[in-house]
Order: sequence, then structure tokens, then C-alpha cells
Amino acid sequence: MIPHFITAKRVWRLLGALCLAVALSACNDTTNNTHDQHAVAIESGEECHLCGMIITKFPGPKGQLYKRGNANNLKFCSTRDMFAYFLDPEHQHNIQQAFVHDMAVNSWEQPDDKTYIDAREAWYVIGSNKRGAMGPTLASFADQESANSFADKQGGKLYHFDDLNLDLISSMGMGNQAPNKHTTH
Ligand code: ZN
Ligand code: CU1
Repeated sequence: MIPHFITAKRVWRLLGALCLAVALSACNDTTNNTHDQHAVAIESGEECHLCGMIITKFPGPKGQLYKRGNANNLKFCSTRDMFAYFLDPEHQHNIQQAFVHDMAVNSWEQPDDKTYIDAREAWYVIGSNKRGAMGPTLASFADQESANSFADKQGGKLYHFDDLNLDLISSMGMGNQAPNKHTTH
């Protein structure tokens, strides 16, 4: 008769191998999807994934996220709403691609959907005079120099994507106040 512990050991080995296989195939999925995905045009009448507002009715840079398990990009009325969703620990690890408008090549009132850039590579100005759909917002730029000269004219502080976090986004408020308590970097 075979002792029970041998059977149990084999079961655990099998489970271990299975987990590894699942983990590896999940990794492959990620890379494949990432390469295929692009920013798309936002049609009139489309609603913000976070707040439900009609996106094209409002000025300022917009955002799009490509999230694991979704067929289409999630679209947002403002960079602010996009980051409120993106930087939420519940969503962050499932976001494969993130796009924002490059405001160096756009009018603030109506940014062009052909000018999306990788949000993870971008520079941001928070606390400027310019308002987005939800009030204070993040002005997004492909390069640091453009972001700097925007901040010179419109006020606000410069951040790279890596400096952004949910606390910072939450502290932006609805009114005219710049997020003064974040003066580091
Ligand atoms: Zn929104
Ligand atoms: Cu909104």
C-alpha cells in the first residue's frame, strides 16, 4: 500500500507546476497586448469612465487607459480622472498602457486626438491656472522643457510620471487652490 504522504507530495508538485505555467502565460499576454494597443479618437457623446461626464464637452488634456481584460480603451474626461483611476492600487497592476494629450502641440480648449503620448514617459504641471473637466487638472507634456515653460506662464509645479501618486491627485481639490503642501521634488 502507498503511504498517504507520497500522494500528497505529488499533488503539491503538480500544483506548483500548474501555477508556474499560469504565471508564465499571463506574462506573455501582457507583452502581446501592450504592443498592439494605441490611443484612439474620442467620439462626441462618449462618457468618462470615472465620472460619466461627456468627454468632448470639456477643455484640457484627456486620458485613455488600456486595462487587462478590456477590449477597448477606458476613456477619461481629464488627466485628473484618469490618474485617480490609474493610481488606485486596485487598478494599477492591470493597466497595460496609458495615454495623455501632449499639450505642447494643442490648444487647451480642444486637444487633438492624434496627439496622444505615453503617460508613463510624460511630464505634468499641477496647480496651474488652467482648468479641465473636473476643475484643477494635470497639464501633460512629452518633454520637460515644454512643461517648464507652461508652468512659467500658467503657474503650478512640475512632476514626472514617477512622482505622481494617489494622495497628490486627491489633494488637488475642486477650487482655485494649488496643492501647496506638495512642495518637494
Ligand atoms: Zn471624468
Ligand atoms: Cu467629471
